[in-house]
Amino acid sequence: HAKNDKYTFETLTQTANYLKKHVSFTPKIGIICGSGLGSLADSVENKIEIPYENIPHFPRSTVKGHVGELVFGYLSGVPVVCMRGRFHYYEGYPLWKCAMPVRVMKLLGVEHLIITNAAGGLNANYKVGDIMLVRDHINLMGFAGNNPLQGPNDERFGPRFPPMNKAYDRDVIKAARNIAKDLGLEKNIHEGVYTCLGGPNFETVAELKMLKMLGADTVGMSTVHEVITARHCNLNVFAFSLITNMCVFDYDCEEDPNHEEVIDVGKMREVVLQNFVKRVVKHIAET
Ligand code: 6GU
Repeated sequence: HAKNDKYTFETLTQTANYLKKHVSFTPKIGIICGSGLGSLADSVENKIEIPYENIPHFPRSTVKGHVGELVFGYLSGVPVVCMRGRFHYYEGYPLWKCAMPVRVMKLLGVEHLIITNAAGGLNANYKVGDIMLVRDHINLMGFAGNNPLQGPNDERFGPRFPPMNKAYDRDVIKAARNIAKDLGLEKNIHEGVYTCLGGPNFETVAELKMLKMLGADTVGMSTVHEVITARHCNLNVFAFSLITNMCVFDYDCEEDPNHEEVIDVGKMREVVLQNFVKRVVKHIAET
């Protein structure tokens, strides 16, 4: 992928200015809805929905189960902007393009990002439908020399060599744990390490064993490049995985992982996750 045709600061400012013309308030929190988790955007009040195809310079979504629009409005009385549908590497976009909306959110005035994903559970203590709060990630695509921050650095977004050791806000994780307990989810809440592969295929058994050995608790196809882009421009980050399937370390298993179950589990946990996110939003806005 050509690195030189990355979006410039000026191009992304045009995108942000278009959105500011259509929305009269400044969102404080950005929310990226994972696969099957688009209903997080449904609970937004006083919605202004803007399809990606209407937004200057925005890429378009191509996956089933991922519509493409920004949803502006209020959650728990807090101004937010949700991405209903995100961009994935396997769709053919370079990582900087996948993560482009994060910079647009920054230019809109967003301060906090809540990133959600559907993921496979590698940790044997997890169950389908559980939530894993992301404590840390392993940037496997980065190991292979692929990173959304490659190419000339624009200091207006952030530094050339950003630290990543405090990527996930510890205070929000602590609060989210308590909120989950309060919602009766104490048996369904975990804290762990997420890793992202490019996809679109699910992993081989040998690959899953390797990921587990590396210390990953969940595996998916998103989030990491968004977090890196967000931390680069100093957005505060909270992320969680919904466990949509348990990774199977056995060649004789009858069931194969598939996209339908990923979407179904999101649907199954719809109301619980809406309440969880509303409470987390309220907490963030109060601190
Ligand atoms: Cl098992 N693997 C990956 N890479 N992504 C997933 C998944 C598995 N389950 C949901 N998303």
